[in-house]
Amino acid sequence: MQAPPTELPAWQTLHTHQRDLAGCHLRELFAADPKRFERFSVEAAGLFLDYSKHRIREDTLTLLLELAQQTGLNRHRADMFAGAPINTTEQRAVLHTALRNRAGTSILVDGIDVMPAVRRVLQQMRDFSEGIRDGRILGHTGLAIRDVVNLGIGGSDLGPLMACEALEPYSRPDLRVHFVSNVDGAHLGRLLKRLDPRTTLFIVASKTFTTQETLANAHSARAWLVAGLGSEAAVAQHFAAVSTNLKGTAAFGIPDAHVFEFWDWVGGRYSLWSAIGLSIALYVGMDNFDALLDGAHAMDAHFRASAPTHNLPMILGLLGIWYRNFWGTATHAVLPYDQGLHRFTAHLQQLDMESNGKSVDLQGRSITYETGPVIWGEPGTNGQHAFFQHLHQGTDWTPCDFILPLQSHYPLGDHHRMLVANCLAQSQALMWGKTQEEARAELQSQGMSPAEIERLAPHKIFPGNRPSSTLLLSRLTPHTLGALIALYEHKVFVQGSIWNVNSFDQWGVELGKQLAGRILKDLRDGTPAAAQDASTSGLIRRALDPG
Ligand code: G6Q
Repeated sequence: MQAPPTELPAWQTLHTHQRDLAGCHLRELFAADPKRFERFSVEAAGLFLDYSKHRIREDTLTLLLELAQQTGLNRHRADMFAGAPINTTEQRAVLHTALRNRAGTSILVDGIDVMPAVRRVLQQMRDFSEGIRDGRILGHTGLAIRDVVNLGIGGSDLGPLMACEALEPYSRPDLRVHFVSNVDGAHLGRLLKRLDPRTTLFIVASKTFTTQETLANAHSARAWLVAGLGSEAAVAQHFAAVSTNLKGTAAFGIPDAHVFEFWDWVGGRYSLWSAIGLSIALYVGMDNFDALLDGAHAMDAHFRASAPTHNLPMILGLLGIWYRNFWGTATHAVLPYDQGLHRFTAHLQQLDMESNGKSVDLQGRSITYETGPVIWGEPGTNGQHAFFQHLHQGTDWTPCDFILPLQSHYPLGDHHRMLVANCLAQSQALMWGKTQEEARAELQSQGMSPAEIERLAPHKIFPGNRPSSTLLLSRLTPHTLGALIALYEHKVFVQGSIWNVNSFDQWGVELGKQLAGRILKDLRDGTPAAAQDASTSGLIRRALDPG
């Protein structure tokens, strides 16, 4: 039975090592080593990582890598890529990497090669997306499709939504995509006001095809379409489905030709690489979708084969462990300096928090150490005018990832240079800070009186020593985006493996679903059930009589 990581020798040594480094400022670490940037930077699959602004020395990395080795990370990684059932609570393989396996190799699940089926669905996606984009596949009245609406939630929404936003420069103005996830009727209702049923295609994206929100939206969309076109038969031409539940899609009335299969070895939050990415293929074309897969595959190959000291997912994962378990940080900010990545952190939030927000280990034991942190963030420069105050001068500190494409798809005036300058300045300010002497000198140079300086100086001090990574991309393309997403997927894997949790189940979302079902029944019955607690019962009564 695998020992908890806290019992491994490296864990204990890392605690001692942290005490060693606790009094050391990043300014000192930079002063002590002029080669620090070269030493702590690495490049792979089109991404460059500077991790020199971290509270580490070379021996820190060695100890963290020892921890990874002692927890059996290499074996676990090999098991994942080989299709072993590492999702043990659901007895499933975890093979999102097979969806982007471009190496021509076989991958076996229960003795059967999954690659022919993966290639078949990719071809089906190509035929369909090209047919819609070229106008060979038309709507019920003979008009071309102009608006694609993805109806899905969670993993069946966030990934494709994030990717479509990021890849907007590769889209065509005459084919738009929209994402409706919330069961709040406002989400679908607001969109339908703007759409023409004759030129709209709905994709019902649901792995299980049982998700309440998605089915509610799908049924309402269907009713709107049938009313608008005056024909039930139109459903066949205006609906497609992506699911592992082919019985469910047939019962909804979606013809087999418009049903795109995927498999139970693809987790929802890892599914944008499957036919769940159909909206991406429709929006930017199948060649670009293929390039997204290529980028992810390049990161997979890097993660599998590169030396641990040069392995991006390992380094990012281990840095996260370092802060979460040895410095006690509870949150981690992801700050893309790219408007196209404005939903990237939301996608990562699900990816990371649903995967590693666990408090029971793989052996079913209660966990006594910290696991997944809170992931949050917004794009720069917007965040600078909002929550960055807390990052710079709050009483807690938060490790940050800055993500920056070096070339813009929209080279307007000096905008991009300003964006770059702001991004680099923020990580510099977090790391360097401003001492009392520097603050005083600055105020003096502004001609302030000694009394004013005394009063203001404390407010102008920045502690600095606040760590961050900077990830550079030459440009946000399908290929670099694929590599970037896969980097974070594997980072989450590295951490889950060290924490000895199942990163691929999500039982934590079940209880709320069960209780919502009971409360929905109460709302339909017009009275709270006797078993409801006093608070819920009181709230149900209020909801029944909105006033
Ligand atoms: C992701 C989760 C969850 C899931 C949604 C939608 O890993 O399992 O976010 O993706 O609940 O589920 P369906 O695709 O089955 O509708």
